[in-house]
This record gives sequence, structure tokens and C-alpha cells, in this order.
Amino acid sequence: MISKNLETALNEQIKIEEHSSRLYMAMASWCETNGFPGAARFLYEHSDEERMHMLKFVHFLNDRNGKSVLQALDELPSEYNSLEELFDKVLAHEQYVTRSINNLVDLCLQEKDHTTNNFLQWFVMEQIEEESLVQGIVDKIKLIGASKGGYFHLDNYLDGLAAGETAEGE
Ligand code: OFO
Repeated sequence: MISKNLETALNEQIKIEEHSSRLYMAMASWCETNGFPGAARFLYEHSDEERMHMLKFVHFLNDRNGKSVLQALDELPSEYNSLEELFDKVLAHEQYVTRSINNLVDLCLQEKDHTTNNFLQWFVMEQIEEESLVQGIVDKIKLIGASKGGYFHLDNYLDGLAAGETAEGE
């Protein structure tokens, strides 16, 4: 049985994951209509992953005799000035999610809830991957600068990532 405190905190995380899913879908849509089909594909897939994160929390909470509640979501931006600005925002959002997961772990430790702590460790590791992946994209964008050809290659690279290829296209 999960504590009321943790139930509330996990429901807040469900909201964050659902928001992440919609945020990346809105970003994918911007990319799709602004000449970046590879980035769009990458972000649509990422949106699906975030929904999967949300579902993990929903099932866990329900399995622990808690009650998962879907909440009203914040409005999303639909316009970006550039792909650079968009991916800077993805990185900032992932850093925010990492802080949120860490706060949840802190709460588990305070409450000595080892089961939830154990469940959250998957997300702790996932956040290392997510931040590192997005940081890599942001770094590439900084290297490209104003080069249109560079953006063309970056878009192909992101398409490859979405298809499960590595940076070298292996
Ligand atoms: Fe991108 O990790 Fe969930 O929100």
C-alpha cells in the first residue's frame, strides 16, 4: 500500500510524463511543417516513449493500491524560432524531469518505501540516457552554426536515430 504523500507525488509525475509526450508531439509537428522530417520522426517517437513512461507510473500506482488520476495539462507552445531553440528546450525539459525523478527518490527514502524507490531506479537510469542523447544533439547543432548543409545532415542523422541507427549509420 502506497502512502498518500507518494500517491500524490506519483500522480504529479504522471502529469509530467503526459505533458512531455504532448510537448514532443507539438515539437514534432513544428519540425514536420518546417522542413525537418527526420527531427519530426525522432520527436514523434520520443512522444510515444513518454506515453510509455506515463503508463509505467499509472500501472505501478494502481498495482500498489493507489489511484492514478489524470490531471488537466498546461498549454503548449506551438511556435519555435529555430531547431536550435527547440532542442535547447528539449534539453531543459529533460533536466527538469531528472530533478523531478530525483525528488521522488528523496521522498521514497524519507518514507522508507523501498519498493517505489526500486521502481524509480529504472527512471533514474533512463534520465541519464535521455539527457546524454539530447545533449549530443544540442552539441551538434552548436557545431553546425548557420550551415544549411549541416542542418540537412543533422536531419538525416535524427531520422537515423529514429530508425534505431547509430551516429555512424551502422
Ligand atoms: Fe524524457 O523522460 Fe520521461 O519524461
